[in-house]
Amino acid sequence: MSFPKDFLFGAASAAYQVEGAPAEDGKRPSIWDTFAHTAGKIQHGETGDMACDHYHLFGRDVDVMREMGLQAYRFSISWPRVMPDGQDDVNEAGLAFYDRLIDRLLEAGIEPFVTLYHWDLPQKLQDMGGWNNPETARRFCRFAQVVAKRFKGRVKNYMTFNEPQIFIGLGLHRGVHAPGYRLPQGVCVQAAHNVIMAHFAALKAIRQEDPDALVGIASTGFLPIPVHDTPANVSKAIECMEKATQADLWFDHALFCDPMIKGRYPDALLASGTVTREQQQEVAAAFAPMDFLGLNIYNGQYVDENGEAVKKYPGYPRSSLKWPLTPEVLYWGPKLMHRIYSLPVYVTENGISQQDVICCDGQVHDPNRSDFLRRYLECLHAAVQEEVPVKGYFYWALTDNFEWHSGYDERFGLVYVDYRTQERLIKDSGRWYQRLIASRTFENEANSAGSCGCSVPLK
Ligand code: GBH
Repeated sequence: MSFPKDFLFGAASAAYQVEGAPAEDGKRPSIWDTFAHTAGKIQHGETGDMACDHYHLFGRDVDVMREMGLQAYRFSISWPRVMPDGQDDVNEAGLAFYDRLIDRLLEAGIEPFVTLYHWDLPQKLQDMGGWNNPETARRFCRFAQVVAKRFKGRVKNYMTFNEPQIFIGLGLHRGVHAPGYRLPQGVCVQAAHNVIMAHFAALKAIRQEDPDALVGIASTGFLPIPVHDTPANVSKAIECMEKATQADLWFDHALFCDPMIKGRYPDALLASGTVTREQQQEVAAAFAPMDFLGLNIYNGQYVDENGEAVKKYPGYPRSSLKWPLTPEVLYWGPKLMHRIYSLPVYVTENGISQQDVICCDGQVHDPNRSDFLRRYLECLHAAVQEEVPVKGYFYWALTDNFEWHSGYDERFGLVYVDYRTQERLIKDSGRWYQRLIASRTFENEANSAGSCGCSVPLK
């Protein structure tokens, strides 16, 4: 009843959310620097200028990871640190920062998992059209090549993109993320297509530089949870995923995963003309398969035998951001996605925001986060037991950090950050995770999480 020996337990972060140092050592602005400094975009006018000052305090963060026994750390590389304007100009000082971080991780026995694009496009490239300009895909390929060449032999696992669904949907279509545009759907689909082409180009460039590298993405989107584990309910759930593709393009795995993994856009999107034949031909010509599928999973939708969404009951469990807590999504998400895409899976993000405080005894007591971890990880473990090839789990996030348009209002970390002093404090949930990593089993827990079903109405 324990997690397999080679199953990796880690935590995740992203450059703009933790690094700070927005103009140091030759770094130039990204679209998030610009956006956060635009009045009215972020809660309380907060920015990532300081964030967790990870750029200077990364050693402290690695020490905390080591203390917790983390086996892997997923972080992103800031493109404008390494190539300040996104052009051919490589900034040695930027690369040197990631050298220091990676070497420190390796010394601590922590496996680095690198995300190339966690939303911080060089501003200069945005000025040239950003993801609406196919040239950005060529620039991204060059960036991938520079990174893979530098870290060959030290970094094995890469994710090209984090959640293209979100940076296109929220950034280009709904305007709540950088660059804050409200472009029509068709224009956004073309941008999505450019991102998919950029993924293929970058993947090939990485493999060329480093044949041992493994490449994936971190995808997010709608996931159903069949309330009954019956073939009929499961097939209704899968039908719901197919409908979701047409209902909400920007919270859907298939729009990106189908072309990136199967070389073909979803039929429904071709039939409806959402995606054109030319776009499909370009995908078919550029296609190269990836090695693993990263899933960012926060919650799912319970679906009944009729394929209907189960109505939530009053007072159902939820996080500080009011996202529903649905532990079974960590069983069904990897299982269904593996059934559809046949790739090894990593849970590249999963976590909960809370309003944590330092208590009178100087500690951060966050029982709801430990409970979250327990329930979600028991469900993930059930999938692993059934031999769904889940290779690892990354809690979002290692430390509290800059939560995009919510600023610092939301705390997701296993480690509390006191932004007045930059002190790090491992929360009770971080200690809980530390014990789980050490024992790799739930057997020491006093009571059973049982069937988890905390979010469905009682029968
Ligand atoms: C991730 O985005 C990001 O990769 C990461 O940078 C970020 O800090 C982290 O999550 C936490 O936000 O239907 O009410 O349940 C996650 C983006 C979150 C968007 C869940 C859709 C559904 C809200 N997704 N959200 S709800």
